[in-house]
Amino acid sequence: MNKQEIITKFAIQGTILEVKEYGSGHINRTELVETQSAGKHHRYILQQINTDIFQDVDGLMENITSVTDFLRRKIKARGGDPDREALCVIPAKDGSSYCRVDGKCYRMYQFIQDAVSYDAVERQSDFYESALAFGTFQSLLSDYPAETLHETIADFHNTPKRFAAFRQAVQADVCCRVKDVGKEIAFLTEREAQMSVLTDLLAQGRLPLRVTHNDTKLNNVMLDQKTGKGICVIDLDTVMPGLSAYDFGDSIRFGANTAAEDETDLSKVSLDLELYEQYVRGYLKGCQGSLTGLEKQMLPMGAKMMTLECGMRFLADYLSGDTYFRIHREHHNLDRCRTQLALVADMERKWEQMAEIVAKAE
Ligand code: ADP
Ligand code: GN1
Ligand code: MG
Repeated sequence: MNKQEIITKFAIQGTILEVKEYGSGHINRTELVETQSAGKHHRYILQQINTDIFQDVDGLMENITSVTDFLRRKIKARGGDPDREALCVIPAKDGSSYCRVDGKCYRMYQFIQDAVSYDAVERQSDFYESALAFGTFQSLLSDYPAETLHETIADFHNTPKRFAAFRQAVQADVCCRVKDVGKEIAFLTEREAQMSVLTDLLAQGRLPLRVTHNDTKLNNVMLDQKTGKGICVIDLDTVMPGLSAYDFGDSIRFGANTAAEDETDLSKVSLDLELYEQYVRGYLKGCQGSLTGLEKQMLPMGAKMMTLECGMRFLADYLSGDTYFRIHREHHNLDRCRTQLALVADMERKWEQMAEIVAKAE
């Protein structure tokens, strides 16, 4: 079945004008669909869900439709615009939330108009707004029935399990690449003991499990093109029970790095403490005082852990033959791994300042 036929399986308006690749996510395949009806222009986002990674598509889509319905009701109740402030799933004509065609799964979203997602921070205020949006997202979901969520990727941020998977990839060495990454393996191995800090606190009941986004990259939030205000959190594939430190940490990992995630000149990589501070302020404001003292204290650890974990995931994927994260050049995952480890090293240098900024934030 061709793309046009797939698109017309969804309850969209108008006739198709153009379909083009869109965005820079590493997991799904995203396309912008433009249509026209009676002189009116419409835009949609078509996504091919990565079913190697998300095997329970029914569970995944149930999470997304339930969470977005829940958010839409809350946004409406507080006088907001649910069509701009929450993702809107366009169902298939047969009423289902996605389509399965030739073994592939597709879903359609309403395109969020007059909004942008950034791959890098351009203005400090954008980062603050993204923090406010992710914090607010967590607050809005504070009374969502977490037990009804499907675990779309088991142990997604279980860093010790990620370490074990990484060790296995080293052992297997299926691409004979281990010989080239001794320094990176040593860096990670030296930090093994720290990897269970958050999971231990969770197991001891000292950190609360919340409904979190778990993939809080800057390009997973839409900001209003005119006002710069954060309007909508997107990419809801990994909304699952998790720790506030995960959401905080993953945003810092990506957005407060002075270099791109795949920069090859490691001298450009560092933690921008001003951006970090902006994020702390925005996130705490969005969380509306709901974080416990220990949760707040663990935010810097979240930043370090998410960066270490992501570096480890990139390296494991490099060793396994680049089967998980989409790559655009040779050694792309190794380059990505190296920026993450360089960022961890810089966080270690700035550790006291990171803790101080959180301690003095409201
Ligand atoms: P991935 O899981 O591959 O990261 P995303 O859901 O994040 O996929 O989508 C990729 C990009 O497409 C986003 O970063 C954003 O720029 C754009 N995008 C996704 N959904 C929408 C939407 N509903 N409206 C406008 N842009 C969107
Ligand atoms: C992936 O889908 P995307 O590009 O927003 C990944 C995240 C990583 C991130 C690294 C489901 O996010 O966990 O932190 O790449 N998503 C999944 O850039 O694995
Ligand atoms: Mg994304």
